Amino acid sequence: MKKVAIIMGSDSDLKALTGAMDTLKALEVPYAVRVISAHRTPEAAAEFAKAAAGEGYGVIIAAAGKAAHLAGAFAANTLLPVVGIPMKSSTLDGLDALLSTVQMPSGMPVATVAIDGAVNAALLAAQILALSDGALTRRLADYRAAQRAKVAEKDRQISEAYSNL
Ligand code: RP5
Repeated sequence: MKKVAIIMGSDSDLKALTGAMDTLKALEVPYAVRVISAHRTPEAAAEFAKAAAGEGYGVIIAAAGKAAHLAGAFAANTLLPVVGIPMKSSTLDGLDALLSTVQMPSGMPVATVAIDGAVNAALLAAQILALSDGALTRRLADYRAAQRAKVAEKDRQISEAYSNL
């Protein structure tokens, strides 16, 4: 199976990315986790992106905060789909990173999820890999079914506790 690369711009982003790792683990999708910065280690970012397809990666998740150019810098150097996560790591609560990540010019797409949207980034990456992997599609369907069951149970509990009929 193709791997997912989870790249963060700084180790200070790590905590907000555990949801992505847990989700990929639950879906049995192999992933690598790296700290590579578009600004502080630009050569490493370009090298990783250029080599990624040949090294068995199928999707790159790039998470960065502030002037967040990491996802775009990766997209510029690979034809693999890049999922960008704007991180809430600044005094602007991530709005700066959201705009930096989402406002890519035509011709260079980045699939941007919500600020700190690590779980959705992982799910999107898994859904992309599932296009050519039936077993992963079934695991994603199970994930959705479990989610539905959880919401139904919360509905039952809250309706029972709060309704006044
Ligand atoms: C970005 O700047 C990183 O992705 C991080 O979110 C933010 C702050 O980095 P540190 O100064 O904490 O290393 O490049």
